Amino acid sequence: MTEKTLEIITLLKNHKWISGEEIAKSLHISRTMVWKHIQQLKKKGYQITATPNKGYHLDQSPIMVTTEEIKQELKTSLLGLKIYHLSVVDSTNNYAKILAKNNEKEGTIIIADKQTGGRGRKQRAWVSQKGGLWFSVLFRPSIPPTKAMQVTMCAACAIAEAIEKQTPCSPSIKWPNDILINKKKVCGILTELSAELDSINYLIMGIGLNVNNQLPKSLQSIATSIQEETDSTQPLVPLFISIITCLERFYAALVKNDFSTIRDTWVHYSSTLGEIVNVKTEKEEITGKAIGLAENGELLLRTKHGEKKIITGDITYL
Ligand code: BT5
Repeated sequence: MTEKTLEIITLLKNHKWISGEEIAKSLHISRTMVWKHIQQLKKKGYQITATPNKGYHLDQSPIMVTTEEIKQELKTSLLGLKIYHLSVVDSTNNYAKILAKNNEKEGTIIIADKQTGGRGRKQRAWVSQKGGLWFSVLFRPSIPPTKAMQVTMCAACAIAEAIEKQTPCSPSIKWPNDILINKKKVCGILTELSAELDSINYLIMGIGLNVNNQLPKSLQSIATSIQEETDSTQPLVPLFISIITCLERFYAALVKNDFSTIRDTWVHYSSTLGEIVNVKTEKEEITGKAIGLAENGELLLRTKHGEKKIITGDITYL
């Protein structure tokens, strides 16, 4: 996309209607050139109405993200300074891992329109058709591996806050890594780590958010999308920008050793605390009341046999 095309997108976004003449004047190009740029935008998926006397109106941005539009609107100083946008990939986490091993800098983001081998935790499949936000962020945090979970919590807080800001939905966080809307999963986070005993080489944070994508029947009782919840198509770029902007703020707090901001936000959005839950871990299945978070984000359960600290597991609300 050329700079002029990007300027036209900005003009269209800032005006309800704008005439070809006004665009031409503002960009110092001919009206024929304006028309050509508009045709290019339409080919890229921008839905634009042209009406005599009124001019052009942007009905809808493309269903997929465009890196140019992201770059134009993202005002972060660490995350997303470099973005790889792929139309299809097995898993953005796999791609990010290869980049990380090749010394890619912290903050780089890999985003894909579609994943053919999207993964959840424990190699579970993550359905990632076109229309959703599937991306990974590369971090190189100077924190011990035991605190890695705090980075996942930053992401959960950022996603919940962004959904609340950008949509009419009320998201909640289900420990450890799910974002729910109306009790159904709308987003999952997969954090993968390469670490030594006391330091992290790199941390890949994979985020999968159902936005305008269709979900298979098999998932419909447990999963939802923003489109389904709002009955309307949601533009991907503003949501993405909002997530990254919030994530950068929470991550900056974490790096400064200010975990309390993250913890407070997490607790604010939590649908887990106070609930009676069943937790399945690798070793056991425990039932108890979720009474709080421990120092590094572990779940504290009050059980028949006393208090237990759960590092990771799958929970069900009883
Ligand atoms: C997660 O795992 O929730 C982490 C999902 C992370 C996906 C992102 S997308 C970008 C990046 N690249 C990747 O390859 N992965 C990351 P877990 O808690 O294990 O949940 C997995 C379970 O969620 C599955 O077993 C299904 O039951 C369910 N599921 C699968 N696809 C889903 C979807 N699109 N929406 C909601 N639930 C889904």
